[in-house]
Amino acid sequence: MSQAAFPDIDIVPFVEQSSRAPLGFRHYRPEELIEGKAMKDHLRFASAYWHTMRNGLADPFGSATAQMPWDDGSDNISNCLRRADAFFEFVTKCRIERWCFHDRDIAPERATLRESNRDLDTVVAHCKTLQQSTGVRLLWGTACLFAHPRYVSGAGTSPRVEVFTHAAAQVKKALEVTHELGGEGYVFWGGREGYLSLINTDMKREREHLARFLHLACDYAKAIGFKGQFYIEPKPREPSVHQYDSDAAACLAFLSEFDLRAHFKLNIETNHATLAGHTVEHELALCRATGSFGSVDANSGTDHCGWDTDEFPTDHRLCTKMMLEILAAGGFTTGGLNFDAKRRRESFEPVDLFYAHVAGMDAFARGLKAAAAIRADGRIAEFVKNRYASWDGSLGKGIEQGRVNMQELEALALDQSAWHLESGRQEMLEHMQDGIV
Ligand code: XUL
Ligand code: CO
Repeated sequence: MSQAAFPDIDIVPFVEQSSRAPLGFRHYRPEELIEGKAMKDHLRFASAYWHTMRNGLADPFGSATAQMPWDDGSDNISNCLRRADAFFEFVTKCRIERWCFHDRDIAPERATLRESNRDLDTVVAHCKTLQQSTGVRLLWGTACLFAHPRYVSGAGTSPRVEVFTHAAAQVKKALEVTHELGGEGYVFWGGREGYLSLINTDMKREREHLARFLHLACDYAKAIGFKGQFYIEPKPREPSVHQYDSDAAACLAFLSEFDLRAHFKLNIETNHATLAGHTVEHELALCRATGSFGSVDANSGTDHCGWDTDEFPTDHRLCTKMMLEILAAGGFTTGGLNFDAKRRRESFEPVDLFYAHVAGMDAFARGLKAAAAIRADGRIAEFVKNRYASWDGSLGKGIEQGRVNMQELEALALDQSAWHLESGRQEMLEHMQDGIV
């Protein structure tokens, strides 16, 4: 490792809940058992290389503000390696055990794919050494198929076959390096897999091409023995006006239509869910209901703003709702909580990377403890179960199992005039939940 990038910062300490220390974990205790499992294994935190190391915090109206003394701003390989050193120093000091990357965050895009691949190999070899020396593991890798001008009209959905070809070759390499680094998963976020206007778009063809693109990736993963989990990350817009993977339901329909369902789970991002007009817990609940829960890009947005502001998730109530869904889904297997989040432009000092991640980690630790307490209490689950109790009788079971036809239902319904209905008690339950945590 080169000289320390964060010389004034030690490994983040654990402090009392009442502590006034500015930097310290008040709730996150990696080894503490919750429902019989260590907190760190429930939460499986990861840091996103693109935000932590590559986001200078520019916005559409102003230039980068982030201070990155370890980075000379060039795309020299030595700078890339120094940056990787800084990243692994950061995650280790922040007690984060996993990371995620795009190919072009860790190594530069060169004039040809051959040259880009060569430099990527150099950086990957270095990252492999850093993984070994720190014990930090790769949660997932992905390819950046949205930044280069060639992807202006999409990658797998580009109207130009040469662009599809290049994107496929780029994914091939990204799969190889993810495999090389022992990645537990691989994400497809269709950054520009959508359209800006229908006036120039053949939607039928673009969707079919996208499906073919994903099939090619599945086939290649199998060929090289990559057993990591494939994920689709839904997002409705930004940068496209409409993206084909707009929300969890659209992704699942797409995957089913093109015979891809068995190969994919979903990677749900909080701010993407809200952009889609849902809550993140809705998207997670749908994943649970359909057996497609995979991983989470943990962040949050400003509700009234309508942009993907990628804020750190610091609201423990939001994290409680998410952890309730995650625990109910059986918890993470290959997935984890990847902080796909950036500091505000005004939080430009290196130490702000620590404040931001620690705030997110503590909010989720608190959310995990609260969710476990709600589950241990059991009253809300019991209420929901009882609400559907009529379905446990012979009629309900008969309908559920497809043994009752319309004529039989009509015979039962024709003369019924009294209804046994029960209050949904939403406010009582919300108050009850608040009382538990
Ligand atoms: C963009 C986004 C991506 C994916 C990975 O909104 O979330 O960074 O997580 O490509
Ligand atoms: Co994301």
